[in-house]
Amino acid sequence: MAQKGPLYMGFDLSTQQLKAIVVDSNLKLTQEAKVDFDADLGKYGIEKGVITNPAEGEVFAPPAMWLDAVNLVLDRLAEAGVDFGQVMGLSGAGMQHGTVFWSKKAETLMVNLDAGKSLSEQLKDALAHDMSPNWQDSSTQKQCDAFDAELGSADKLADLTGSAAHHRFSGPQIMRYRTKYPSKYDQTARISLVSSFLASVFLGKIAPIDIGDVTGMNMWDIHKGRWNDQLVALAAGGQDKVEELKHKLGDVPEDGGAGFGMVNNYFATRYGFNPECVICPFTGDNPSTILALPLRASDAMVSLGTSTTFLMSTPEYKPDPAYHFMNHPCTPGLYMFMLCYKNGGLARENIRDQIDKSGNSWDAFNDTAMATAPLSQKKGSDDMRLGLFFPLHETVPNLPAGQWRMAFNPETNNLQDVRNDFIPDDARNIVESQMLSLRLRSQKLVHSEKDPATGQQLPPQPRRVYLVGGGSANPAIANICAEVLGSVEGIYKLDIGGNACALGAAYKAVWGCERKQGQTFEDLIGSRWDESKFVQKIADGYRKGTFEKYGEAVRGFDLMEKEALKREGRIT
Ligand code: XUL
Repeated sequence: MAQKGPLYMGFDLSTQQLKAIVVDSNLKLTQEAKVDFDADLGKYGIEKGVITNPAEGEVFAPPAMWLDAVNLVLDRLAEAGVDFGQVMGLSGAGMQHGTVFWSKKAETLMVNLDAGKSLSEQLKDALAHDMSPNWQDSSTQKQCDAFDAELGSADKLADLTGSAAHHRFSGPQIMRYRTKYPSKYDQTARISLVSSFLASVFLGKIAPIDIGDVTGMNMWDIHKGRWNDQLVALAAGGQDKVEELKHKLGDVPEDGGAGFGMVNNYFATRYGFNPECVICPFTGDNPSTILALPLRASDAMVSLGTSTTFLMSTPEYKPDPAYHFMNHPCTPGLYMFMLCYKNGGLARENIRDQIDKSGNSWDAFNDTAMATAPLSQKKGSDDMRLGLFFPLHETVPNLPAGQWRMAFNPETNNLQDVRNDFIPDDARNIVESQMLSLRLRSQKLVHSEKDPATGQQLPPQPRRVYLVGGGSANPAIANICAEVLGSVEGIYKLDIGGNACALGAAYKAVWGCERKQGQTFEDLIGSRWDESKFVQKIADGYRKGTFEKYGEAVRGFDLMEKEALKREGRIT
């Protein structure tokens, strides 16, 4: 039966796929479709969505492929029966930190699109550079060193912009692009992030960068809410070039919900979009993921995928070079705290495969993890067994691939090496290690609250922890997460399919289009969100005694990381 009432769309342009979903005003998912770049658009010569040039550490993707994906995903939704005429608003998310360079012809080409032809065939000349450096790119060490040094130290850069210099951030990327391709840089009229690139395509002109995503560029003064001239000058190649680059970057509106305008005619004619459909700001994939639920301050989201990401929405700003603070995409005064690890699922799988040589089954891993005492302490006076398990070069902390196993005595603070080989205890120890790292780095952001059941004052910990991603289905991981991180109300799994990020984008469109004056995202979505349908409690949280023991282990964990950093010559 045809859907009644307004519909809203959310897009997620991620590394390997473009997903699109449709929801109604009550946040009910009505349709979804996706395009898989390797499977559907292999003609672009990509693998896992990207092209690599290992000699220079470059990882990039062709925006023309994303344009084809837009046509394809809309074709698929049309086949599935979506009535685009009812779509009154749309928003989206893009993988963070990809940078796109538009040519001087871009806007003219976009307003004159012929609805009978594909986007990619008509927008070839809209790009000054046919590749977009991707978030996995690591070609900008030299530029990062310059960014970290520019204000005096990485700490100062993190304090001003929310992050120290990172390879993938647009400031260092633009600086390298300008020197590697000077004539292309001159031909670049505007610069987008992946999120604002996609917004621009739907809008038919270059859309502003969004207030959340702009804080992932190393050039935005998060306190003053404007570009920092000194950092822009560094990327641009001199004080006299600041205005030119600021023009390429554009202005950034403060309101993450205010529409940029109506959908480009191309989409109205070709797909039957309602010409009044409003294009709301598109943000990064991580900020969009925290919009998939009315996340409250002190709630944490842990994404357990190939990598691990930890996200919190918080009013507190406590920056550090090891992690990221970004503007919340919708709510002024809130920040998104983000930890981004390279190692996660792969590291756990390595241990799983040593426990169960037949491979692929988590049962033996889970049984072993649950049968092992916390921190491998058979009795309270035993040392705690701690480890770092990094099959890939890790950024949090900055350590090369390797494994470190140590024993920590919390009485004496003594740390000593133990045999650095696999033993079955590793099943528990690796999950503990990943959770201890999250606890260590988020401890300044959590507060003491009362236990709702007993009224007893609890030690500082998250209110709820929401698990998402592949590892969230694993009961042993959920349990160890509860033991280490605690949580006043427990550990929850988000039961909203694999599209949290696109869903967050669609909710943002609902909020942008239907909010009353001054109504926050949390308020509007909170009032329409049916928790019993969308989340499932999978473990109790705070466990008295165990939580405190892991608190001692955090000290040892910190010392172990510092010791490993010293041995690798990263700190003195
Ligand atoms: C975040 C980051 C990645 C991408 C993934 O800083 O670079 O999580 O957003 O798409």
